[in-house]
Amino acid sequence: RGVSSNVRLSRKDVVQNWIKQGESFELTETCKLVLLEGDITEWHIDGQTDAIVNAANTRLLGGGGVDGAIHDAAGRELKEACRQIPQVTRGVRCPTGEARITRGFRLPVSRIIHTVGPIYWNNSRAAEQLQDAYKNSCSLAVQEGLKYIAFPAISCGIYGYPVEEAASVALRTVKETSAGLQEVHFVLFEEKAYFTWSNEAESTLKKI
Ligand code: AR6
Repeated sequence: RGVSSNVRLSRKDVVQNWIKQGESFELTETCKLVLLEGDITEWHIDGQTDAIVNAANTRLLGGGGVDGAIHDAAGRELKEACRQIPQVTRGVRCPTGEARITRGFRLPVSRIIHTVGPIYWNNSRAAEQLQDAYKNSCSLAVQEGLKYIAFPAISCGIYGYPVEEAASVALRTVKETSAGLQEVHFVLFEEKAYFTWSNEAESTLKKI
């Protein structure tokens, strides 16, 4: 009831202006942590020194989840740019835990950092690989002179990483590797992820 059956909302209509005001914490003396709930494709700071991180797969040619949303919003040029990234082994442009960078194309950010989180199941190296994904994304951002970076909850969707464990790895790792960055944001799509990140931050960091 309420919405007529012949009204079809596109994904864009549903999520427009969907980033909610969040919370801030002191990550380190020089870097702020910001937690937000919403759609990462809408996030931006200044369009010049900002980047969002994509939770991609090793082929880097798009997929479902946040990867699909980013490719949809950035436009076809993004897929073309990804295709140009050299393959390390057959079909693999970015091994698990590593990161690659492209322009933002139709997104309001300057750059997109593509990283590949671990598939959680039957993977004894999952924590180490998740840590690498965060660490290499931050390092690449610093290397490229970026100041603001926004992460989704890497591996917490299709790749099955439990949210509590992921939040702890994510916050610990960005704290260790944020030197050179001004702000690290997490844009969390699901309420559960938002509250889990928020609880983890409250128990380990100072709120500002
Ligand atoms: N903004 C922010 N977060 C989002 C958005 C969005 N628009 N959409 C989904 N999420 P997933 P993974 C959240 O599955 O687990 C793809 O097919 C989602 O709720 O996107 O790393 C790739 O091509 C979840 O919390 O990524 C790979 O094959 C988090 O983003 C595979 O999925 C990550 O979920 C990667 O799986």
